[in-house]
Amino acid sequence: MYGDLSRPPLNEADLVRALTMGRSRWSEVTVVDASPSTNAELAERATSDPRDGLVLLAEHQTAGRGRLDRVWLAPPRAGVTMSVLVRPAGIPLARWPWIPLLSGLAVAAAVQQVTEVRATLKWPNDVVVDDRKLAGLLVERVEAGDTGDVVGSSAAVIGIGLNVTTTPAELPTPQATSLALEAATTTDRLTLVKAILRRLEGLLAEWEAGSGVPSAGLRDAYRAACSTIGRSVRVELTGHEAVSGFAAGVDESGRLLVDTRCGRQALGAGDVLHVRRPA
Ligand code: BT5
Repeated sequence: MYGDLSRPPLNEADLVRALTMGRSRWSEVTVVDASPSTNAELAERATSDPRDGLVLLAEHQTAGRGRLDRVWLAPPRAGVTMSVLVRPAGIPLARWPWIPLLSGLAVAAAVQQVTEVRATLKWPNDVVVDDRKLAGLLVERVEAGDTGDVVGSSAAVIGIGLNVTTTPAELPTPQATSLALEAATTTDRLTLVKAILRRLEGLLAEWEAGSGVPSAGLRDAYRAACSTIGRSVRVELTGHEAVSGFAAGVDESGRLLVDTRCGRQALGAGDVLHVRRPA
């Protein structure tokens, strides 16, 4: 039994049936009532379980993680808190920065398809609606004895937090939003999870088929979905530095290209502030 009728629990059996049968990449889908952090749990699993395609969803996270020691906060069953473990076999580590970009693209595309909410990407991988944060992604690499550019059986744990029925009072910052607040045509989490995982499977397969070099089609799709490109930005780098300029695109390594007064800079990581809307 659950108390809040607007927040039904996820049906694990339905997800397993829909996602793990046939030639699916997803080998296991598990829904738990609570987890400190689905990313932390799957990263731990990755050290002893050699499989690809593990999916873990928690109805509630008690210590959800963001990037750089920040936190992800969400009430029970108000959204999707999910981690996915993939092992992109044989793809050099230098090409892995596209994994978060493709993951964000999968979420934005699935959200648009299922809910008709116009979600875009804030580089590298926040999913936003008019600059309000709808979903956050955290991709972490779990090492498995790799050296240099040679990958052992390293894994990427892709963490996705998506606000679905979260109310303004429940959102941790005024810059956040949820699908319900953006007049989504549905807030059915089951449909959303299926759509996200199918999109992610397809995008990863296309990227892997090109040995980790994004095809022109993937780069175009990212560019089209990314609302950072074509805007004036301020990018805060780790160590209190910041770069301001015009976001011109992303390169083959997934870095943001920013035209500054001192020339073009390629940034591998950072927090972006959209300064001005495009003309
Ligand atoms: C992220 O970090 O946005 C990554 C969030 C990843 C969460 C998923 S949930 C499943 C998996 N398991 C985990 O433990 N984590 C992943 P970052 O870009 O650092 O943004 C964090 C910031 O977003 C916080 O400092 C808050 O300001 C804000 N924030 C926290 N919770 C939020 C929410 N529910 N909606 C919108 N913004 C939020």
